[in-house]
Amino acid sequence: MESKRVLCSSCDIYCQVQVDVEDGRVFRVKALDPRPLRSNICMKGVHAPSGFAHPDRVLHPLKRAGARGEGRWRRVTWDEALDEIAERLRSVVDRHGPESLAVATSQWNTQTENGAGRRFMNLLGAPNWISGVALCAGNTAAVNRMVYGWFPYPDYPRTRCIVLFGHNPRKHSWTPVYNAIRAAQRNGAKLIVLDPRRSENAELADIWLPLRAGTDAAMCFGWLKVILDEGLYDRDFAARWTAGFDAFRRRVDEFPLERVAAITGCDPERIAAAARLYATSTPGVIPWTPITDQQRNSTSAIRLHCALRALTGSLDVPGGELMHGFHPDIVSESELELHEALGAEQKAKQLGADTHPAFTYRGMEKLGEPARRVWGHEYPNIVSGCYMANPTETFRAMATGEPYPVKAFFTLGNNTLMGFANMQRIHEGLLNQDLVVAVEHLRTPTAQLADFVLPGDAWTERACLSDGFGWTAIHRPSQQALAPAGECRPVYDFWRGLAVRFGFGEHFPWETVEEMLDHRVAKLGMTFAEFAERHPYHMGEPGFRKYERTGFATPSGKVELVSSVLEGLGFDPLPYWREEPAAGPEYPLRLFTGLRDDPFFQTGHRHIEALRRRCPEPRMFITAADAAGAGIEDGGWAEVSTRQGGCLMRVSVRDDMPDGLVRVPHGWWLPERPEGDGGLSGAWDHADAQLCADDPDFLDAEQGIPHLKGIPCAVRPAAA
Ligand SMILES: Nc1nc2c(c(=O)[nH]1)N[C@H]1C(S)=C(S)[C@@H](COP(=O)(O)OP(=O)(O)OC[C@H]3O[C@@H](n4cnc5c(=O)[nH]c(N)nc54)[C@H](O)[C@@H]3O)O[C@H]1N2
Ligand SMILES: Nc1nc2c(c(=O)[nH]1)N[C@H]1C(S)=C(S)[C@@H](COP(=O)(O)OP(=O)(O)OC[C@H]3O[C@@H](n4cnc5c(=O)[nH]c(N)nc54)[C@H](O)[C@@H]3O)O[C@H]1N2
Ligand code: SF4
Ligand SMILES: [Mo]
Repeated sequence: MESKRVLCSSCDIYCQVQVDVEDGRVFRVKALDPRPLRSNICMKGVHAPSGFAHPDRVLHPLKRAGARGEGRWRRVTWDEALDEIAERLRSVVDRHGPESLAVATSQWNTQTENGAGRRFMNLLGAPNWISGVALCAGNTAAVNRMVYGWFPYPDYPRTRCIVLFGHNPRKHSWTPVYNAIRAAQRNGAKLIVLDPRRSENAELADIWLPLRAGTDAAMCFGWLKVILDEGLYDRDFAARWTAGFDAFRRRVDEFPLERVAAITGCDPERIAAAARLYATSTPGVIPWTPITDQQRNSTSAIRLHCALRALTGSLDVPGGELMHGFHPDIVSESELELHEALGAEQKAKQLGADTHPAFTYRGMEKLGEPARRVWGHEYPNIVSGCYMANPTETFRAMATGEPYPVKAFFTLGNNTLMGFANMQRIHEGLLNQDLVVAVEHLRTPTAQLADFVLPGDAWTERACLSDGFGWTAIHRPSQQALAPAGECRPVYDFWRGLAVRFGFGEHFPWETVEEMLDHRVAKLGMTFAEFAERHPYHMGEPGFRKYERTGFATPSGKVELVSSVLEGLGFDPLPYWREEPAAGPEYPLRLFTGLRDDPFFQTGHRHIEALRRRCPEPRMFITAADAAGAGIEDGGWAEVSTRQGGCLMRVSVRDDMPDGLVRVPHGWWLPERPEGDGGLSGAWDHADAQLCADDPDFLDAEQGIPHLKGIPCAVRPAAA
């Protein structure tokens, strides 16, 4: 039996696990032991191999045989598929320009890109790249850069206080973060949890604030009011290192605690107590949370988190929020992506640049020179989130041809149809394409609408290098344990195959992922295989308080409490509060989507029997009083509906929920149901994306990402 050290990517936290191989098959996946790293594993990692060996896995390139979505496929070779895809893409680009290609992916699930997708797109002149990271960490990274030039990472082992804005890691949900929080608590760190629901972390917290969904930005104003009024901030840092402190303070003064209490529904004394605990247990951390990524006040909420970190003196100090920058000796994906190759004219065409520019090339433009000055590179694409097109605008262009036609769509490791808001529009957009390609493990509802489904390899079947999504300077290698099943291939091969066919071969001198990985670590004087053997974990030595030498990577060189970038883009340069979206009497409740189910990652894993058994159906959570009011019963079926659409959920009456709020799980489809347009394997019955709207009322203004926390809804009984 042979053992390999492998990064699990059944979710996006990449635990380092041990894969034992016998007779060319995975014998088991287990927690890595002994250290250097704490061992982490959850049930999804343990059961992943049965998913990779599942009969539904796509093992060969497939070409659509019938009408789009009819569910008839013909097996073709990789060369046939790539030849035809290149030819059809060429024809779309000739007719409509390179901006008529849109690509959706998720760096999380593919690992082996090594920047190749953006590299190909940039050489082609194609700016329209979207991703799940627009709703998860990528957008936060971009907004953090506007405030202080990097996206900092919490120093859990040394911190004295952890503040979770909704974020709720558990034993089977981001296990390493769960373990890090528990270890910090054992070391004496305080825990403050803000969650409308009595979550697992709320139960373990020193203070729990049950705020109303979607009101995080208002809550932050309340904390800042207490911290500034009571002088609990780092005056020296504020004076020397912030821009716009006085104007910021005047904005904070608009939020006396009574106002914040009225908006958030929390007791003013408890709000003040939480703010004091955070500001006096320094350095503290406010770890990134998806909750503030997914609200219509997202940009302001994220900026207010940044302000709290800065004003409590927690930036780039041990136990606080660390700014890693790039690894000095390993080639980053940001570099490999070659953003400098895309011309200004094409950058300006990126969808969303004029309406919701925050994370587009236009939004990031003024940060290029400061980034070069401080971090040595003009395009730090942290969490891949800094140069994205706006998803809503992209789907509109796909469906309507406005503001210009998008006619070719590639999706790689992203179940696009179900992974954003307004699924109805995304569906329309997919049907309106001349070419749709999915690189996938399964014929997901999205892949069911494709012209080509190409088989992607799995994390047991490839070598890769994780750089913490360009967020950290920590690098962790993954060893290949098995040969890819069937004709499955790394996504790098897909992009290189196209690049060669488009005449960009000279920019892709690395014929295989292995050659690419050798290139990335060459400066260390070893091959990737040697690196992987010797370094389970490799980090540059970023140091602390680096800003004292370099300034912050913003136009002013300071922490921009008043944002010169947002002002230049025509937005309020200060954070602000926008009231919740209005609800008519027909929508008496509010819903949030999320609260992940332990056995699945996002829209995946429902085909794995051992996992599905633990959660066979989509469950909505609701209080007994609201269930009675809606005439529904625990264990029955209900229809949840919003202005946008409706879907069916099993009712679960819970006492951890507050009255008035309903939880809808993300990403449900039923792989066992018939494929094809019509039901799309249960997606039209159960997917949350059809409940989420993306009209201006429901979009954050600066970024244009949808509001998923606190959507007005109604619930009524439904037949099984
Ligand atoms: N409506 C709505 N939208 C959301 C969210 C929500 O709660 N509601 N949540 C948001 C969040 S937090 C996130 S992180 C994103 C997640 O977005 P993604 O990370 O893109 O997740 P999925 O949409 O489930 O798509 C992942 C797909 O990758 C495939 N896959 C898995 N591993 C591999 C691989 O190794 N190679 C290849 N080629 N394919 C692979 C899986 O079969 C699956 O279909 O979605 C966001 N979108
Ligand atoms: N098993 C499993 N683990 C996962 C994932 C998975 O799919 N499956 N996905 C991973 C990914 S990509 C992500 S992004 C994370 C997401 O996981 P978390 O960051 O934990 O986010 P959620 O599970 O969506 O919701 C967490 C909490 O937010 C609360 N909440 C809802 N609305 C609000 C609000 O408006 N404000 C506040 N303050 N709280 C609110 C909910 O009550 C819930 O307890 O999980 C990761 N871990
Ligand atoms: S938490 Fe689970 S699914 Fe995520 S990387 Fe770790 S073992 Fe894999
Ligand atoms: Mo996420």
